[in-house]
Amino acid sequence: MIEKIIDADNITAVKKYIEESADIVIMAHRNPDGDAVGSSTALMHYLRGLGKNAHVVLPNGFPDFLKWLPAADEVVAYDTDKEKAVNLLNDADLFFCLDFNALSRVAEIGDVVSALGTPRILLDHHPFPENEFTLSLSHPQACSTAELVFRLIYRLSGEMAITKDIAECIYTGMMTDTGCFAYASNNKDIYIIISYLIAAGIDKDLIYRKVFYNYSVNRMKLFGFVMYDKMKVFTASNAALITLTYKEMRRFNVVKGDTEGLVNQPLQIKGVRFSCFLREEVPGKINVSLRSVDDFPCNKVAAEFFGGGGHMNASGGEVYGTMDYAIERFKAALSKYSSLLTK
Ligand SMILES: [Mn+2]
Repeated sequence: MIEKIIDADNITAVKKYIEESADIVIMAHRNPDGDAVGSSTALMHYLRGLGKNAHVVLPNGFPDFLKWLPAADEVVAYDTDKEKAVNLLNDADLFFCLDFNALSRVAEIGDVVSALGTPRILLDHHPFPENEFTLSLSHPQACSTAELVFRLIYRLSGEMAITKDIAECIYTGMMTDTGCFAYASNNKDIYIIISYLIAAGIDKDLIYRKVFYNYSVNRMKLFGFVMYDKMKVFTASNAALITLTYKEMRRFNVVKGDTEGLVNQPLQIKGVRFSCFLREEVPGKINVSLRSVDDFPCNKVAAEFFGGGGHMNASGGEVYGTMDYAIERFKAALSKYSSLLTK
């Protein structure tokens, strides 16, 4: 039996909202990852199964390694298909907000949503949600929002409602948000849920290959270059830094998704507990990705030094300025937090 982590009252409330709605839009965070796309498409399949006109609207596109997900081609990206996205948002009776904790995380969709009186149901595992949702199902102990989608469907309709399409989407979200069950995955329920997903017909080994054995030649070469030339290990602090400038990204023709997973690589080095990846997405704007193991709080580092936030073991932020300045910020963070890293 899996534990009932969602309040019975919230289950009843979600059920009522769904029953009273015909047109439902599901949204997830900007730069959607496997959990954002997997959880939102899973819920879309479930709601369509109930006869609802359900759509997923995301702020922008998602990486190629997720394009095989069932009905992923029906996902509407706000930045490239604004008219369709706005029409769907305007026509909706109900919004589901998945895998983010503040409307600012869905960029311009947030502005559209804020201006509408449509009820918004939050289903998410990021800590500290904003108080801007009609109903808030916030469960930071969940490994992924996809896990929460499973729990919601299971409570609303039982395991028989989990179709193969739903199961593939949920498994992808759970797998990608835990680094293939390498972190944030010590809850026994995760493996009970996986057993239900396998019973629903997924081939989990095939999903693994579709998501991870999907490198372009460029991406493989980029990883080699970065590991060899662009990684600095701070042995005394048990930390590592990877940097990639705009010019280097051009040199390797980096496309969306190519740098995905790079930040996790240094954690494979013995002793390294904290990894930082600084990526100059456009000149003057540095994206920051942080990963850690055990109890090192990279979300605190993200908030304090990089204007961001996230989970304890996975968070991010931004720096406006040069790469040198971003590296200085990283070094300042290291000196402040070195006692936690070396304890
Ligand atoms: Mn997530």
